[in-house]
Amino acid sequence: MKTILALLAGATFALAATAASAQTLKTVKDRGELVCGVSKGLPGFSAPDASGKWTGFDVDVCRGLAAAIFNDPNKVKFVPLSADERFPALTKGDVDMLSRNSTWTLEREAKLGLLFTAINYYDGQGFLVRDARKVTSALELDKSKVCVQAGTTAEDNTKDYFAANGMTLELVTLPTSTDLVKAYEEGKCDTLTTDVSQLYALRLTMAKPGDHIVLPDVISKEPLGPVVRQGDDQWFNLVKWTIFGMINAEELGVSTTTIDAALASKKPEVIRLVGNDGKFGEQLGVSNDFVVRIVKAVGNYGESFERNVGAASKLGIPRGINQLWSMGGIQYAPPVR
Ligand SMILES: N[C@@H](CCC(=O)N[C@@H](CS)C(=O)NCC(=O)O)C(=O)O
Repeated sequence: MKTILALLAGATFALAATAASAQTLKTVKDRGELVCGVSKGLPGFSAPDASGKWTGFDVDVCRGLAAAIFNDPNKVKFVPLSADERFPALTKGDVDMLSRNSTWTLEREAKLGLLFTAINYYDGQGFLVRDARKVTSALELDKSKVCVQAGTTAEDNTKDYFAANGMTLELVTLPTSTDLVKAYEEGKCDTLTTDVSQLYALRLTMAKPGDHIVLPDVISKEPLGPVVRQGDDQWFNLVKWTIFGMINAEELGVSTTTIDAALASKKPEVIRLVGNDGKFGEQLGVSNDFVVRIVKAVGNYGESFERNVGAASKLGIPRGINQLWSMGGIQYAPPVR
């Protein structure tokens, strides 16, 4: 009997939890702002500028989503989270979503109960070294002291890579990216490792960025994208289609400079994208012109990439495999229809 009661109580709790967590869009609308988990300060991805305003490629996803919901990209509260803090914060409900250079892995979904919505940056892990050392490949890093941030995929990847190549290492694990950079600059390690995009970002925060090079080796797959809790399909869909909306807008030539022309377009795909045909926004719980709102607020995928992290930005990252599939890359979004 006790077992049956316990089972029933468990089932009721599970139902209640699902019902409660299935309300994220309503909660956000009632609250009047989106609460978005971001990194603590990665230039180009998410960092406050001199006036305290959060900007970056990851920040644009939050602002784009706020624009879709409220027609106002400023209705976002940014919660800076370290790698260790991010998933517990999302699970507990401290944030509505994460847009924080997080790698999509099996465990983070199946064990932590989270869902990756889409891949908006295809990355891979690399190494940063002092140029003066004249190292040209990660295979020359045998017996190195390697600085890495706790709670990241980089911790295990690094051990795997050194073991697979018959090399030994001493891992120096730091809690935040500030500690990571400090330890590396103080010479407490020979190399710093994380996703290549973050190496570019962290190098900018160093005293002499030009003294450090990113080695050409990429040792892992790091598919990065926004994350939500399981159990709320409506919210999952909306975050996912915010990314897909931005990618489709680029593919169809809909940008901050062409948005007015797009609203008058006669092309069926563009007519659907901007909400002049169909009820696609309503089906997601927002207005039918949600992609127009997103593009006006932060631009399409390519505009956000180039402005924040692209070749002409301070980070200077080539578009590479993050180019659209139709342009030789692998960025590909399902159609709005
Ligand atoms: N993509 C990897 C690494 C993500 C990560 O947290 N990288 C660190 C290394 S730079 C970072 O972004 N730190 C910024 C922060 O803690 O604010 C993962 O999901 O585990």
